[in-house]
Amino acid sequence: MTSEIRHDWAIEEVEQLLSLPFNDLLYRAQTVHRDHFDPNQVQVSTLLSIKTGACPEDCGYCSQSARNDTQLERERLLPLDEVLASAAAAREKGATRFCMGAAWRNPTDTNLQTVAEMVKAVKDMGMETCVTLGMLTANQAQKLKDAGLDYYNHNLDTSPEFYGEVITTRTYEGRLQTLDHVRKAGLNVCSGGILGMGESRRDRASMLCQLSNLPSHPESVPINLLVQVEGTPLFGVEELDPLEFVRTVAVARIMMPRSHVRLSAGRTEMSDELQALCFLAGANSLFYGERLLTTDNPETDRDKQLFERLGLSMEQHV
Ligand code: SAM
Ligand code: DTB
Ligand code: SF4
Repeated sequence: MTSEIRHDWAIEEVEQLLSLPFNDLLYRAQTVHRDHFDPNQVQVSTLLSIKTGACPEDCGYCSQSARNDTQLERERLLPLDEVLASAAAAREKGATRFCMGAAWRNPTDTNLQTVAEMVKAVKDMGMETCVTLGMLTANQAQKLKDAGLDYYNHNLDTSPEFYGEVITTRTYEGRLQTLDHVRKAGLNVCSGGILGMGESRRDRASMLCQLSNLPSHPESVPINLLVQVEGTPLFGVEELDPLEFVRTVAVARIMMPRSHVRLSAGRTEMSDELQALCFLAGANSLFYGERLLTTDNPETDRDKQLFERLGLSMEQHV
């Protein structure tokens, strides 16, 4: 069977999938994709950074770490009216989900309360809501659920083996714990990682094993291509072969057949043809809107043209 839901993947088995002849791999991924989704539909989310910069963590890829000299202007937590204006603009353009991100290690209870109010208000506009605020306690996850939150994003980022090369101020185990709290609170889980940080194919296989061997697959799996930001330790790292990126998307699709696999950061560096291959490999979600959190994303007009050229339609409001 092509689309069995499994939680017992071994790294070697996944490495073998990643090494298949490209055409065989894409055929398998597309077959699984069609078992579960309309192959011509993409889900679109829009991001907003609600609190920018001055983060105490040392994530080697991130423009927002206080330890990285990235010339980023720090901003306080945005007021509710600004958040709602952004959400309304995103909705107008066709996004069905609004994702708010904060440069925190973890939210304080006061901050959490403020974000919970944002979630309620965005939800009342008829949009799905997602937030990414760092580590959460079980109690905080429950509070967000009570406020009407739909998704919590918390990425594993990479394999447990490579993780220490990228981040030292918090642990992989802590990330898994946050995902557990989020899941137990009844929230949808959004979790994925970043490719192109200098990791090996085995690391990519290992990260996908971690994601798919969770007790339930994340509903949403963002696959980011590293956006190389000047002033971060990972600036200048050797670039990933774009076809290896496509392969990883395809294997994520095969391993997590019912999840939305999101073609996430890094699209400004990708040709239309490369993005088309990612959709063929089973990506069926993306970030829509000119900005990610602190870096650029393709213009919406350009994305609209791409959707038209590929005959893709955006999932409609629920
Ligand atoms: N501070 C919170 C945290 O780290 O959990 C939430 C925001 S953080 C910016 C969300 C995710 O964005 C990170 O886990 C990482 O996967 C992704 N990200 C950040 N900078 C990136 C970059 N330069 N390229 C690709 N992905 C990036
Ligand atoms: C995810 O996996 N990617 C998004 C979202 N989740 C929060 C963030 C990408 C950030 C890219 C770098 C930036 O714009 O700062
Ligand atoms: Fe801070 Fe999140 Fe950036 Fe890490 S990824 S430095 S925790 S904002």
